[in-house]
Amino acid sequence: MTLQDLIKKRGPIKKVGVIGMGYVGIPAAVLFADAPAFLKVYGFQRDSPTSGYKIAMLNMGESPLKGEEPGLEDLLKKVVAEKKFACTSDFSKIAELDAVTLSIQTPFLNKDDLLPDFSALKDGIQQVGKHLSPGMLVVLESTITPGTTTGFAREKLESESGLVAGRDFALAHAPERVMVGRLIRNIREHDRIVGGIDAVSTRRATELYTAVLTTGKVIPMTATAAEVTKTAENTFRDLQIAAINELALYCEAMGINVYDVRTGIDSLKGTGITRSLLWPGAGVGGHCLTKDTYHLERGVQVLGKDLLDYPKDQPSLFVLARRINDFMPRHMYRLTIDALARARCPVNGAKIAILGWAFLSNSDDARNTPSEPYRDDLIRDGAHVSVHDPYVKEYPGVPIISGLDDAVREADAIALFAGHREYRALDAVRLKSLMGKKHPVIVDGRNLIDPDVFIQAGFIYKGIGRGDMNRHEIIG
Ligand code: SAJ
Repeated sequence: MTLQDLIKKRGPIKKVGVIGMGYVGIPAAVLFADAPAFLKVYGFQRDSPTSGYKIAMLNMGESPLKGEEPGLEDLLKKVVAEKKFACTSDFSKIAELDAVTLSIQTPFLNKDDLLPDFSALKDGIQQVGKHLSPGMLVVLESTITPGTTTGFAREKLESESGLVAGRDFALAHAPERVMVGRLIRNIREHDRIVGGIDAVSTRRATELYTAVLTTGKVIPMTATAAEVTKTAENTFRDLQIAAINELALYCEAMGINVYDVRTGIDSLKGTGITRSLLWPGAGVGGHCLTKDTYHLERGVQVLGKDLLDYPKDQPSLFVLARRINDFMPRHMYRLTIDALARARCPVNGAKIAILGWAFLSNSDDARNTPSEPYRDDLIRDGAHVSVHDPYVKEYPGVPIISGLDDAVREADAIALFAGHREYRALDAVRLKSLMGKKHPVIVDGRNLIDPDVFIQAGFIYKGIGRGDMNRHEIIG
């Protein structure tokens, strides 16, 4: 019997499982459960000390994701009440499913040797392999090194189950494109890349995702092309950010305002002229842009070994972009040190308030936050660093202060790291009186404040890309 026959015998997908209840898995499971096409959806979560609590929360219709996620909580309550969704740590339930997806973190242990940490993914794949039955569909949603679906994942599933991919079960990669703050919308509205190891697998996976797409449509391709598409789209975004960050550093050195230049460049419109200038800033964080370049680099090293034709002894443009974006928190540190020197305040013993610990505006997501290396540098120099964030409630080893006044009281300097809306209306005079300094320092890493207002109030100002202001005259 061919795979097509097995799938035909099974009929349309009715029961779906999602392994990994995080920023990717939870909205995916809830949307599958809300799709009329599917009868039942299980969310699989290991009952571990760190994340086992999610099981009970989800089964009560509560989302463990604290940031603003429009539509998620209501939909979750609905599908739990309808008994269409349940979260469990009983992986044997995989055996009763038609399709199972894996949304598990795929970080890098060490970026220099380009070795990804697939340990969590391996455990998930092993669980699927143990309970795999003929005709089932397995989809990898995690961002993975090109070659993983047809290589590592396929081998693991086959050795665990004794079945053969493409003959006994369908296998595909359909990379997530979620973004915190718009998880539900992105899954429904963005086009979905679907790459099967063969045409039958691509068709079966298309059936799965078509059920949750509203304005988005499925874009079919091979599994490896899907892996490259995902890693490359984040690598290109990172590259675009690195380009504007480099321009910002140049503008600072040349004494001009990068935002004027950006407006100027952006004004060149018309057919054939694509401009997608992004925004300079204090750094690039998150779970995606900080690692997907390395997945792509590893992919070409493994799949393109000895075939890549590239300028001799030249670094990868993509990795260089990573290095420039990783440098930005360091640049924020240098701006802070320079400003403190202007205030005649030694960094050793200085009090610095970081506003914004999340890596993204108006979210609670602090994974790989650019604020952390900045804080580490200052603490190494003997500074006392306080951290404020309206969304991030806790972070291992870093006390987060919820009251803005408490965080900035008596501070010598403030560093703006996240573009939270709360920081767009900071009152210079009030902040100065709370800081209690003649010339307090403010370093703007997200272009949130009007430098003139703060300088007039007696602040020493520094801003990413603001070469026109960073050597301003000190008032008062
Ligand atoms: N950032 C800048 N300047 C910008 C845009 C972003 O400095 O102009 C910084 C942000 O402050 C943040 C980091 O980059 O620290 C990442 O921001 P992001 O907006 O890229 O957020 P992510 O990483 O959550 O989302 C990206 C998106 N990828 C693309 O748009 C190609 C999203 O669509 C993906 O779904 C997501 O990665 C992912 O999960 O891969």
